[in-house]
Amino acid sequence: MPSLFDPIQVGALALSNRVVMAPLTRNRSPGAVPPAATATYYAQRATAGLLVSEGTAISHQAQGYADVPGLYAPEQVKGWQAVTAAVHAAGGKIVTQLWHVGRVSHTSLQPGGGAPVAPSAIAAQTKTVLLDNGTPRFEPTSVPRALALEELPGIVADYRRAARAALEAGFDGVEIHAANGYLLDQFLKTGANQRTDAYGGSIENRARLLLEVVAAVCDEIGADRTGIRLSPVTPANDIVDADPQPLFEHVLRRLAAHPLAFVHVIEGSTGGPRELPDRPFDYAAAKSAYRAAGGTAAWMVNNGYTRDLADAAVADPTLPTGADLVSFGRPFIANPDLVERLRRNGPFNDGNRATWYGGGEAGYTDYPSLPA
Ligand code: 8OZ
Repeated sequence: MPSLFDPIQVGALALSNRVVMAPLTRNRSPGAVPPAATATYYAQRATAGLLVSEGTAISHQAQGYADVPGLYAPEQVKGWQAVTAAVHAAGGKIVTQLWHVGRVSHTSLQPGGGAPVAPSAIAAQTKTVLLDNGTPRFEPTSVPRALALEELPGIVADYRRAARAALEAGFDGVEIHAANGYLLDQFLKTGANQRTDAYGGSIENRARLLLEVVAAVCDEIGADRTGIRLSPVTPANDIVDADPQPLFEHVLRRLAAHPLAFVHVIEGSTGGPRELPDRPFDYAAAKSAYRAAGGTAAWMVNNGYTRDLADAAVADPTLPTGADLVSFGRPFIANPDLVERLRRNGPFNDGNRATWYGGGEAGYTDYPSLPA
C-alpha cells in the first residue's frame, strides 16, 4: 500500500514523495521579476515531492494582480533561473504554473491601461489584489472586452512561448492553470462564455481553447512535463457552469489523448468547503471517465486535505476515489517543512493572513522548520 512518503514517477519527473506544494499567489515580484527572496522561499519548501510555482503570467495581458511574476521577458526568466537552481540544489523539483487571468484583472495592470480580455464582455463580480507600497488593496475587477476570434491563436502562442521560457528558466515542467475562474475556465463555463463562434455554445466549443493550449504546450515541451489544473465547481472569481459533470468528463476524455504528467483537481470551493450542496460533482466518475479514455497522468487532488484524508486517497491510487498525489496550499505558507510535519502528525504553524499577499520577507521566508 503506497504512502504519502513513497517516491513516484510522474511523467518525466522522479518525485521523492507524493506531497505537492500547490500554487500560491504571494505578490512579491515587483516588475514581474521574482526577487532573491523567492529563491529562498521555494528552496525552504523543496522537501515536497513537487513544488508548483505561484501563477506566472504568460504575457502582460495575462496579468491580473499586482507584483505577480511573469515568463514573457528575459529578466523574468533570469529571476526564475535563480529560483529553480536553488530548488534543485536543495534536492527538489519545481514546475511553473502558466497563468492567464482573462477577465480577473484591472485596467491599471493591462497594457496601455486597456480593458482585460475574456470570452465575452461580462464582468466578474470579484476583486483583484493591488498594492499600495506593499499593502494589499482589494479592488473590483474591470469590465472586460470579448476577445476577437482572430486574437485566439495569439493567446495559444503566448502559452507556447511561456512553456519554452519555463524550460529556459530551469523548471522541470509546467502546470496549465485552467481553474479558479481564470481565462481557460472562463471559456469552459457557461457563466462567462456566451460566444456564438467555434469557441462558445457546445461543450466541444467551450473546451476548444483549453485543448488547443494543451496541444501547443505538449508539442513545445513534451506532455511528460505538462500538467493541468482544473476546478469543476469552484465559485472562485464568480465562475459557474450550468452542467459541469459532462463538461469536465469531455475535457478529461480529450486530455487522455496526451500522456500528461499530472491532472490536478480542486475538489469543491478553492480554499473553502470540499462539498457544495448547490454544486454537486462526482469526482470519482470524472476520474473513471479519464482512465476509461486511456488517460495515464498522475491524479493529483487538492483542497482542505488533512493527513487522514490524504492517507486514504493515496492508499489505493487505482481506485476511482484514489489519488497519486495530494497538493497542499495554505499549510505550505507557514510550514516550509510540511512533509516532515505530516510525517510526525504535527505540530503545524498557523500562518498570518496579513502577509499572504505582498510585503517583504516577513511571513514569506521566516516561518521555522522543526528542529531535526
Ligand atoms: C488567491 C489570490 C490571487 C490569485 C487562484 C491564482 O485562485 C489564484 C489566486 C488566489 O488560482
